[in-house]
Amino acid sequence: MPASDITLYTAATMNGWKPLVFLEEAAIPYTLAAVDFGARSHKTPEFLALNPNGKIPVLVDHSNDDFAVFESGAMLWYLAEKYGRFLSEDAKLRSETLQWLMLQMGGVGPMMGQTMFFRRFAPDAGQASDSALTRFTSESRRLFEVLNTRLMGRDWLAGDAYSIADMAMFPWVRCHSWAGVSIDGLDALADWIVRIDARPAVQRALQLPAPAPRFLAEYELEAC
Ligand SMILES: N[C@@H](CCC(=O)N[C@@H](CS)C(=O)NCC(=O)O)C(=O)O
Repeated sequence: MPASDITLYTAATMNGWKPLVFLEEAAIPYTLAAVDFGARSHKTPEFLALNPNGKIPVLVDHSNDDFAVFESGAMLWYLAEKYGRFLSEDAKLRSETLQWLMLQMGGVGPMMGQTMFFRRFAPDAGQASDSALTRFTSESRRLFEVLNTRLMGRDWLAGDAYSIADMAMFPWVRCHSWAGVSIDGLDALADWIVRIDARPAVQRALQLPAPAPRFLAEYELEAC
């Protein structure tokens, strides 16, 4: 029998931290399976059987017939429903939370991911593009302005409680300086980063899994 109901395959990345934050916040016992990108274990047939997309994070719920969940947004939603935490039962608040979660998954994550690629990786890979960097940086900044406006006069993205929407958004926004996306003048967003960063469970999650993948160290992600 597995030591805990949940096994989480993950790495120290923006998407990889999201379910770690939930599990640490809710104090759910879990088995951490650190994925080493260098070893390409996330491209093996065994891993692809869990996530055909070959990416982390992936969660396996042993208490539910070893049900596998991929896509970090779907994973946060699954965990919220399973444990009854961080997602309101109220229909409107629940929808509001999922709207901000989807904005992270469909907007902030992809835009920030491309910004990071074109700023940090493309030049070394011979794929530098000034127009792509400009486009993704300005779209990320525009999305940050949307978040800032939303957070004016409120502590959290949805309703009046910390939720899976905040958990999903935080790792990406936190790394704004590494991505080269300014948050100058976005005071409500800056305060929200500090508010979440101060949570002990978040700090625990951000240390996992250790050691960080080599590429993060090479690119000084600790500066983010
Ligand atoms: N939309 C997916 C994105 C997953 C993703 O891009 N994972 C990255 C790390 S953040 C990964 O596994 N990269 C390794 C690779 O593509 O080989 C999610 O939110 O789970």
